[in-house]
Amino acid sequence: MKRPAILLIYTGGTIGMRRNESGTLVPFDFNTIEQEIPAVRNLNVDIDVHKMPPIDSSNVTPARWSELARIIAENYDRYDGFVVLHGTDTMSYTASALSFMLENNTKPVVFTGSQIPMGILRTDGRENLITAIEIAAAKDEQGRARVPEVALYFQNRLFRANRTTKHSAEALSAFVSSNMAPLAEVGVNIVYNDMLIHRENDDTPLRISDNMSDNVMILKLFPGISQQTLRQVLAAEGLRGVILETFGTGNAPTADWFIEVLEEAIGRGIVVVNITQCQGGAVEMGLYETGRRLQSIGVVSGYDMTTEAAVTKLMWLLGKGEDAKLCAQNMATSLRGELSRS
Ligand code: ASN
Repeated sequence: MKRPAILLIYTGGTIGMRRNESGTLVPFDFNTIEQEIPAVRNLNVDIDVHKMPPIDSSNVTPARWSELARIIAENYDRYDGFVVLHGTDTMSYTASALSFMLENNTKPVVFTGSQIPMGILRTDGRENLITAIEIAAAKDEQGRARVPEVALYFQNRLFRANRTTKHSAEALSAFVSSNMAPLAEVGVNIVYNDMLIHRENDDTPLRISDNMSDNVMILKLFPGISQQTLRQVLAAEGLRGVILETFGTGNAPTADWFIEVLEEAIGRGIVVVNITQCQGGAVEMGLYETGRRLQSIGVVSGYDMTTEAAVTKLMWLLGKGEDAKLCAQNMATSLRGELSRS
C-alpha cells in the first residue's frame, strides 16, 4: 500500500528552536527534520516540508491565516494530511480561523507546537510532532482519513481545534477543551473517539473563504466598567461586531445605561455576541434577569464557544459580507462543531 504523504508546514514558535554553538536559541532548519528527529523515518510516512518565514505567534495576523489556507488549498490534492507547526500563544486563534476558512475540508489538518524548544533535551516538541504526523497520516479500515478535520494535538490529547484555549504558560499540557472531550487520547495506543470526529461529504471540493473582517473586538466585562468607556468603545469607527465576555451563564449588569448603550449599538447594525468569561459551561440568557435583558435587546448567544472560536468566526462571517441578521443567526449555529448544539 502507498505510504501516506504529509505536508509539514512550519510557521515558527518555540518548537522550531535549537541552541547554536554559543548557546543562543535560533530557529533550526526544518529541511533536515529527519536529521533532527531520526525517529520520523520509522513512521512509514512521506514528509515534505513547507517553511513560512518563522515568527513568534504573537505577531500572527489574518494575512498569515490566509497564506496558510492557500498553502493547504494549493497542496490539497497531493497530500493525505497536513501538520502545522505553530507557536502556542495564538495557536487556538489560527487553528479556529482555519477551521472556518477551509470550507468542505475532508483532510486532517493537525496543529501542534511545544512549550520547550526542540533543541532542549527535555523538549515536549519531539513527541508532539511525531504523534501529530502519525495522526494526520492515520486511515480507517476503508482507507479514509481517521481525523478529517482541523485539530490540535498537544501532550497526549487531540482536540477539535476550534474548541481549544491555551490555558497555561507553564504546563506542558498547555491547551484545554473544556466543553468537548478529546477526539483522541494517546497512551500506549492512540485511542480515537470516532463518535466525536466530524466528517464532511467527501464529494464537495475544498474551497477557501479567507476574507476576514477586522472590524471586530472582544470586550470583557468587569464590575465597575464605566458608561463612558462602554459608549466610546462601541462608538469606534467601522465597528461591526463585538464578542462580549460576560459573567457566568451570560450575565451582565441590568443598569439602564448599560442596556441602552448596547441596544443603541445593536440598532446601528453591530452584532453583539454573548460569550462567558468562565472556562467551561455555556451562555443561557434566559436563566437570570441579568441575562434575560441582554436577550431581549437582541444580543446573540454564543452558547459554549471559546473566545478564540467566537472572534474568528465573527471575523469570517462579516468578511464574507453577511448582514447583521444572517451573521447573528450563523453565530448561534454550529458550522464546524464549534458549539454544542446544531
Ligand atoms: N511565544 C511562543 C509563540 O507562540 C510560545 C511558544 O511557542 N511556546 O510563538
